[in-house]
Formats: sequence, structure tokens, C-alpha cells
Amino acid sequence: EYKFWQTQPVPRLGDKEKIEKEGPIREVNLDLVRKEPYPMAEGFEWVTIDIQNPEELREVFELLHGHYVEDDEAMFRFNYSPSFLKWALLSPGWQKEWHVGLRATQSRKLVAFISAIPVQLRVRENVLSSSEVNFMVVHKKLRSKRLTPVLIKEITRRCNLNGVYQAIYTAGIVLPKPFSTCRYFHRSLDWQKLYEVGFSPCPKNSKPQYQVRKYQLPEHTATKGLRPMELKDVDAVLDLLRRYLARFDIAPEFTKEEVEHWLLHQENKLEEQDPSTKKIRDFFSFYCLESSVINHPQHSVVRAAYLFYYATETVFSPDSTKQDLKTHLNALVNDALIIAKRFKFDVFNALTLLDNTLFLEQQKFGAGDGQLHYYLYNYNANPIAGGVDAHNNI
Ligand code: YNC
Ligand code: MG
Repeated sequence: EYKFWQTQPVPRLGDKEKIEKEGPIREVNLDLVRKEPYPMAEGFEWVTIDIQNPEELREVFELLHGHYVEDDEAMFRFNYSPSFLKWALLSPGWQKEWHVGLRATQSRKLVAFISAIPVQLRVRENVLSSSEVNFMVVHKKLRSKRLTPVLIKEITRRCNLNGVYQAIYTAGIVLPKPFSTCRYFHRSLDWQKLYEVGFSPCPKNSKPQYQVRKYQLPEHTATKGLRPMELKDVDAVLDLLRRYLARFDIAPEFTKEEVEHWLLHQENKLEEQDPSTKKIRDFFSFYCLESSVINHPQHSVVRAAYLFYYATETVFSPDSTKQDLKTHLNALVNDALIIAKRFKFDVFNALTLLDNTLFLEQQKFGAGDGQLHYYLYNYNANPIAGGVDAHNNI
């Protein structure tokens, strides 16, 4: 069990719950970090992928398109678009060396990939210069050959060479050892389509037309002053988001450049402006991630909107209650649903993190069967409930 992971600086699954002092598990001596890539199996070689090169970007896209994460029944597979991959991999401070590919020497075919981006991650009171590891994939024909441990060791080596010794990552599977676990929730926008592709079953005591009616939404948003975020809003959004995220035990520490990168220029980012003072008092954002529908005669993709960062001034008014926060978040998220519907999304997804549990039920989200486990590499932390950052889910 966990032949590879038991050699790594991560807590054991059976470790006792309460750690006296949270912190790094291993001190890394930069001089001792190997300067050459790990040896690779005969017939394969390491490459650094240039995501800015359209051809190489396309190769990563194709590999993920055919081989990335599927649900348990192999009905759907994440289909990250090339523009999404550029957004996710070329974030402020990105390192070319952290976009690692594996090619078959003869055919030059890209057969595996793993990536990291830098993130300043606060875990309770400690801020870690860490990396966020994502998009790890091995071609289906090369599975179960222990390539994964080599990919992970190689990305670790490359992070270490940049003075980065901690990482955050997520997985649908259980590994040693999650500091948090979230559940996916789904809110139907086009129930009929979700039914046809086999994503949403029809409850026994219901009928398709009742289900469609259940998920109907108003045509117009209700929040006064709601409008797309603009460049001039970046400072205000950063200030609001910083204060909002400070309420959680783990969250990224954003810079202005990061807010601009992560939250602007996507057409589906919106925020609210208080009409009287013109002050930004709320914002929310969501991104688009399609899933391929595997082997379906009519439908080839499900268009899913994923709730991303949001923040509201409500929590900072001295006399506001949890009920006020709940009411306000429900109004905001309802508007997010209306906008997502307008943009022709089929479903709106959210995890049980941040303050999401305050609106999931009321907004008719249903629990999915997918779980997402959150991990830290080379850092011992006690369990962190609920308020994980939404960042690592892209
Ligand atoms: C996984 N998802 O347990 P043991 S998430 C981590 N994350 O090791 P093989 C995983 N480890 O148990 P296969 C993992 N899945 O012996 C498997 N493992 O200790 C472990 N799927 O290797 C597994 N993408 O090569 C076992 O397995 C060992 O051929 C077995 O390949 C696995 O991006 C995989 O789900 C997932 O492409 C690549 O199945 C393949 O089965 C595949 O024989 C579809 O590997 C796509 C998919 C994963 C999405 C993601 C986050 C990855 C995080 C990796 C850990 C990073 C640590 C931090 C490094 C930086 C540190 C600094 C600084
Ligand atoms: Mg393998």
C-alpha cells in the first residue's frame, strides 16, 4: 500500500489527528537537490513544454482531452480548452520549467504531462511560497507502469531548484493524507439535457416536466448595480477578497497581478456596485469547463460553470448576522445562476468550501458522488474544515 507515497514527506493515513506544531516535514538542502532530471524509462524522454507555443499547447490539450480525469462510470471526461490551459498555466510568476512533458523518443508523441504554478499559500498564520500541482496525466496505454512517481519526483525537483519546498494539490482518490475533503454539488440549468446525457436521473416520484419546472430561473438578475468587473476595479476587488479570505484557515494570498489574471478578462466575471456610493461591496466569479460526453449519439459536451472566488462586504458590517450573510449569498448566487443560464451553461457546480454551504440547498444544488481531497506536500497540518480555497479546483 502506497509504496511510493510512503517515501514522501506527507503525513501517514493513520497518523494521529492533532499535530502539536504545524510546519514543514523535511528541511530541503538546495545544494543536495539533484541538478539533472530523474532517469526515464527506455524509449521516453523529458521535455519542457512551451505553453505559449500554439502547437505544444495543442498537444497538451489533446493529451488531456483523451486521457484526463473521468467519472467513475467513464461517462464524462474533463475537456479543458486550450485557452483555459493558458489561463491556468501562465499565471503570474509562472515558470516554463514547471510545464513538464514526457515524449516517446521515436514517435515524438506526448504521452504524459504534469504542471505546477507558484502560489503564496497561507495555512493559518504561516505563509508558504508553494506551488500548485495540477494536470497530471499519463496516456491510457502507459498506465500502471509506475510513471507517476517519476513525474511527481521530477516536478518536485524542479520546484525545489526554484526554492519551493511545499505544494498544494487535489485528487479524487484517497492518498496519504488529506487535510480537507470537499463534495461536489451540481445545480441543473438545463435539466432536460442533463437527463438525456445520463447526468441527472429522474427521481422516482417525479416526471421530466416537473424537474424542468423545478430548475426554472428568472430571466433578469435582481442585484442592483451588478455589472462586469473592469480593470479599474482590481484594487477594490483585491482589498475585498483579501479581507474575505482572511476568515479562512487556508487561502492564497493574492497580489494585484493575480486578481487581474484570475478574475478579469473572463467575460463571466461580475461584481456588484453599491449604486449610492459606487463602492464595490460584493463580487463573484465562475469559469467554464466543459466535459466530453463519452459515446453519446446526440450530445458531445456538457457545459459546466464552476463557482470560483467571491466575497461580500456583508460579513464586515458590525451588526450583521450569519443569517444576513446567508440571505445575501443566496441572492448573489441566484444571480450567478441566471447569468450562467444566459450564457447557455447546462449545469452550475460548486464545492463545499468557503461559505458555500450557506446557499447550496436553497439554490437547489444537489450533492454529486464526486469528492475532492485536498493535500499539502511537505507540510504537516491539522485538518482544515470547509474553508479551503477554490483555487486548486481548476
Ligand atoms: C494522483 N491523482 O497512489 P503508491 S490530480 C497522486 N495523485 O503510488 P502509476 C497518484 N498520486 O500508491 P497510473 C495519483 N494517482 O504506490 C495515482 N497516484 O504510493 C499514485 N489518470 O503510479 C498511486 N490525473 O504510474 C501510486 O499509476 C502511483 O499509471 C501509481 O497513473 C496515475 O493532477 C495517473 O486522474 C493519475 O492519467 C497519472 O491514472 C493516471 O494509474 C491518469 O502506476 C487520469 O501513483 C487523469 C488523472 C490526476 C489529476 C492532479 C494533481 C496531481 C498531484 C500529484 C502530487 C504532487 C505532489 C507535490 C509535488 C511538488 C512538490 C514541491 C515542492
Ligand atoms: Mg504508469
